Formats: sequence, structure tokens, C-alpha cells
Amino acid sequence: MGLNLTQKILNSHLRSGKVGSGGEIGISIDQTLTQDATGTMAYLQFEAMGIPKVKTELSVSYVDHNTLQTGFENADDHAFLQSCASRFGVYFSRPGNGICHQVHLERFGIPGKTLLGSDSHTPTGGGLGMLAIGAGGLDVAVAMGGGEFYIKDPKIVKVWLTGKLPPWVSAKDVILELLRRLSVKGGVGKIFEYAGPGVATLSVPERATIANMGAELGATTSIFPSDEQTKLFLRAQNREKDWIPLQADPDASYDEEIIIDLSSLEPLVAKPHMPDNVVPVTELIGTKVQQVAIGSCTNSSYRDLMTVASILKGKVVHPEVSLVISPGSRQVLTMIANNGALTDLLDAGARILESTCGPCIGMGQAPASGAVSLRTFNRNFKGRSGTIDAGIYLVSPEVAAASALTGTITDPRTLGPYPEIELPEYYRVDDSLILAPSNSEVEIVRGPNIKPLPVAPKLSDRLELPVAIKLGNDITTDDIMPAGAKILPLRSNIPAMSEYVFSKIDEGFSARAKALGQSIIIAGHNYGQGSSREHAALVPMYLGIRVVIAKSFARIHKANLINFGILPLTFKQEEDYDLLTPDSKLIFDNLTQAIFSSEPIPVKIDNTDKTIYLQHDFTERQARILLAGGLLNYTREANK
Ligand code: MIC
Ligand code: SF4
Repeated sequence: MGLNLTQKILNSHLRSGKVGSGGEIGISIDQTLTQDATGTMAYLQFEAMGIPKVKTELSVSYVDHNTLQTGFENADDHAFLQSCASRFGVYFSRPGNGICHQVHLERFGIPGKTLLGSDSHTPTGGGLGMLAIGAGGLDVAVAMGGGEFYIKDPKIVKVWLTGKLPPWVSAKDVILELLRRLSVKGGVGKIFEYAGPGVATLSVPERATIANMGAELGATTSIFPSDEQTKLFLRAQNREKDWIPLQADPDASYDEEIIIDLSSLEPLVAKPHMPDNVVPVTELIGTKVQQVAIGSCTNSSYRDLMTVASILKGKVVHPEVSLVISPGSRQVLTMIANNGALTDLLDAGARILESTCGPCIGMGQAPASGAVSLRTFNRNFKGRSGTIDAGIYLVSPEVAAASALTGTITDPRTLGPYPEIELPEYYRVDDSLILAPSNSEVEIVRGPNIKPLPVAPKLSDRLELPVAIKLGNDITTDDIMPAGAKILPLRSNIPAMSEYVFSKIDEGFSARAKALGQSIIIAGHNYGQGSSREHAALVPMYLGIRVVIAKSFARIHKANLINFGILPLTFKQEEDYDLLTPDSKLIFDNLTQAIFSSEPIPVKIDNTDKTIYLQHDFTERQARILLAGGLLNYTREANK
């Protein structure tokens, strides 16, 4: 039996376990990326491991999230990151050079390699045929030190593409269609491997859009074959030497199969407040729009911005719409500046922002109260934009540009002939904002925003834990640890961040958790979906959270909880969720043994005669990490 593409890459990087066994596998990581919002912790953790230089083939540190400098904090973090990069052997992409995933695709991604990034949209690299996975900063720090990365052996889904996208329908609609079919939980534990005759009709930037937003399915990653399109892209980036052909064997087998006929797709929209709340644009025609934001790691490539510029050329945006555009990279920005498209955008009334994440992570451009904002981004969680009652709709660049002109949600197919964008034969290559590491000893610059790393306590055998909060389904890491212009600058300062845990849904949480000392979180399905931010585990750990009981967990967040010594447990019987109240107190006994056993854990509800049963699927390695009080303690002990 032949192998699929994922199996080929996993096998060639396998360091422990067996592909196809369903158990845990450990793989070696060729490349890593970090961004500034998760990077400061990752480098503090790398430093704490005492390894002098990274051991990967390539590691890159990007600055793209915290670029609004309203105080000293972000600039301090940038200086810290720049000095760490130079000291530890990491390339440093300076602020202004672009969004990590876009720049990595352009300048560093290589088919067939593994990439681990401290950002959940790292799978963007799958557009180039890489096995690119998002993880918490601590896992990335371990990979930088040469350690293997562990995942549960994934189920591999074949996404068979046929046909060709019709005019005005684009890559964003392909991934919105998958989200419509499968939901934000539909990809947990799975890798989506694209194949079929439709693949050849998609360019690498289009594939990257699809792979990028596979993160919203909860997938471990998504991957496309490396073919002639990949070669064209790499040649145009002056990197043809990095190309290798790579695809599944013709007789490869898969765990599941999904078929999408590209020709049958139509423009789609994800309505507030979840990326899977997808409907055809035709259902929303006429809805008034106050803001249109184009950018993010999903849709800000040269192809996307040229499409938008062609639609807007010679026209002006509706007077009640604020149009903001953040180009994905300096390469994209300089190319549209040189070919005149930037002038078309400015003439149309667009407000041009830096080449960064910007509004996608609430770093500015919060919409007006109650506004409708159409965004080409990947997440529309309530409040993430910075305005709690704004309605964020996720759309393609085509729908965004058409609606910016009319002031209402518009079907772009009404605009006439579709501007087919020709991709450049050569992109403009200028790596002068990417600094190579230094060979000499570099002093690490630590401003007052860089606070020491909190370390988790060792696991106690007996815990009596009151419930700190009881939550429903699909709680995101934005709910747990909000981002935005006010809170993101505190990412290197855990005591300051701790004031904001759950602040968007329960303002009293932080004070209550502190008063309780140690406590527990109860949640429904898919707890911790969304971002890879380990702060959503680290800061609750700092506030005394020792256990999270949920109906199910999102992959990265579950790993982050274990990394920070918090027990992620699930209900043996889901109905037991209803027995717990915000005032319950739970009594755990013999925990240090229970985490090594597959037997359900009996837990007494204090002041009642009830016992509920909880379960886990910890591997022996994860149980040891939990026992040690998290991955940092565990790695240090292992390196002694
Ligand atoms: C996001 O899109 O939520 C982020 C900000 O890029 C995060 C990382 C972070 O919280 O720093 C992600 O997706 O992992
Ligand atoms: Fe940045 Fe948004 Fe992409 Fe996250 S999703 S990396 S915030 S652009």
C-alpha cells in the first residue's frame, strides 16, 4: 500500500511512536517560527533550558503582532526579541517586514520540511507542501533546543478537489465551505491533505489561504502537494533550489475523504461570532456595513491586494464605510507601490496600515459600537475586534471590496467581468529587514516589561478545589486570555496580565481566583479553541487553576495546559457536567497515581453524596510532565 503525503513527511521525521498506530508520535522539527506576542515567553523558556544555540535547521523570530507602540512595553519586547535572536542563532524579521506566516511562505518555507510555530496559523506553510504545525511557545522552545515535538497520531483526511473556481469565487470560499460542512470542532485530531485535479488550478498563495484557515477547523494542520505551481512560486521568490516534487502515492489510503467541486462553489460569509457560522453571500445582501478590513495572514497576499485594487480602481468607497488595508508583507506592499495599485487603493479612499496583524488581533481599528465589519481575516470571535457589540463577518477579498463600494453586503458576481490577476514572474526580493544571528556573545536586552517566568507547582496527590467558573461550549483562548491593544503589550508580564483572565465574560474572575487560592474550571465542548497562546494556560496557572474539566478540548490548548502543569480532564459521563455548579467544591485523591492509569478518576463533590468520574488519555510522558509541574520543570530535570 502506498503512502499519503502526510505519512511520508511524518515517517521521514519520526523519532518515537508509530505512524498509523493511533498513539502518540514524536517528530523532529526542521524549522521554527515565533512571533512577538508568544515569542517573549518562548525565548525566556529557551533561555531557562540553558541551551546556548538553537539546534534546528532554521529558526525565525518575527515581530508582527504588538507593533502599536502606545507605551514602552512593545518596544521593550522588540529589543528583547532582537537580542535573543542574535544570541541564540535565530533570524530576526524586524517590525514592518510583514506577518510571520506570509513572510515565512515567501522567504523560508520548504516543501517536505517540518515547521513548528508558536502561532496557530503556522499551517499556512502547508500551502507549500510543508508539514507546518502550531503549538505553544514552550513546545517551540523545546523544538528549538532539538527536542522532538509530540502529537497524537492524526487521522488523515483526503480533501479531493475537482473543477476550477468560478469567477468571483476564491480560495477563502473553499475553506469557508469546509467550515460550513465540518464546524470549528470538525478537524480536531486530523490533518487535511488536499489532492485531486482541482489542486493544480490553485496557486501557492491561494493554497496558503486554505491551509491557513484550516486552523479554524481545529485541525492539526493542512497540506498541499508540492507540484509545478509550487515550483513557479519558489522560482518567483528566487528560491527554486528549495523545490522538490512531493505528492501522495496513487494507491495511498486515508482515514476519511471529502470531495469539493470547486466549480460549484459560491461566495460565502461567516457571520458573527464563529468562523463556522457560514452562509452564502446571497442571504445577506443589503446588510449595511460600516467597516471593511482587508489583510491578515489569511488574505493579504499580492494576489489578494491586486484583486482588491482592480475592483476599486477608479472608484471611491461608500461614504459610510471605513476601509482599512494591511498588506501581508513588505514584499507585497512595495510591489503594489511600484506597480501603481497602491495609488488605486489610496485614490479609492483606503486607509493603509502597516504590514502587520493589526485589526485582526484588535491592535487598533476597533469598529464603532454595534457596527458591522467585513473582514478578510480568519476569526470573528465576539469582542476580538476590540468592540464587544460589533458584528464581524469573515469574507473573501472579492466580497470585501465589492461591499466597500456599495456600503452593504454585496455579491461580487454583480460587478461584471472578474479581474483575473496574473501572478508575477518574479516577486520583489529584499531581505534587508531580516537580520542574521550574530556569532559573538550578545547581551540580552531586558526592559522593565520583561518579568521573570512563573513556574508551576508540582502536582499534589490530594486537591480540594472550588469551582472558579463554569462555562459553555466553544470557549476560545480569546475568551480565556483576551488580546487587543491594551492587553497584548503585557504578554511578558504575567502578574499584570492576570488581571484580565476571562475579563470579557466575567469581570470578577481574576479577583475571585486569587481569593480562592487554588481552583478549577468547568467547561463544555472544544474548550480552548483558537489561538495557540500559552498565556491562556500559563496565566490561569499563575491564578491557581490546577484542573480544567471539560466535555472536550482543542488540541493546542490541551497541550498547553499539560505544559503548564494544569490537568485537562474530561467527563466519563457528559451529563455530570450538569451536576456541577459555580459553587461546587471537588475532592481529588491519589492524583499522582491516577494520571498514570487509564482507570476513570473518582472525584467527590463536597457537601453532597455524589461522586463523578473523570478521565484522561495522558501518555506516560504527559503524566510525567504533569507530575513535575509542567514541561519546563520536566525538561530541566531531564537535562540534569
Ligand atoms: C491569533 O490569531 O489569535 C494570534 C494572536 O495570532 C494567536 C497567537 C497569540 O495569541 O499570540 C494565534 O493564533 O496563535
Ligand atoms: Fe496575526 Fe491575525 Fe494571523 Fe493571528 S490570525 S497571526 S493575529 S494576522
